[in-house]
Amino acid sequence: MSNYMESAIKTVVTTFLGSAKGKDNLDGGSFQKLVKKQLGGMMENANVSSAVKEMQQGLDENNDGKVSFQEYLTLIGYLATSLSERKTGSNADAS
Ligand SMILES: [Ca+2]
Repeated sequence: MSNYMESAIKTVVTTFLGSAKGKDNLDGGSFQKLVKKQLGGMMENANVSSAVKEMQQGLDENNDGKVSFQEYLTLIGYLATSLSERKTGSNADAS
């Protein structure tokens, strides 16, 4: 039986590295491509360029206009959290 969690973590890392093309950060265009290609099924607005740009700005904690690995992990964490909430129904709380 394969090791699902290791595979998932490797995928998260190799997806970033592949999109960053040897750099430490994803620029705006690379981030757009990554989200549209890899995360279109998980995010309602993944195919709307302006929405992806807005999301990128939200993730960009150091305001350098690029998405670092750490900032990318914030997005992964956010998506994992919303997926888990959907599965457990805990976001029924409209606070
Ligand atoms: Ca940044």
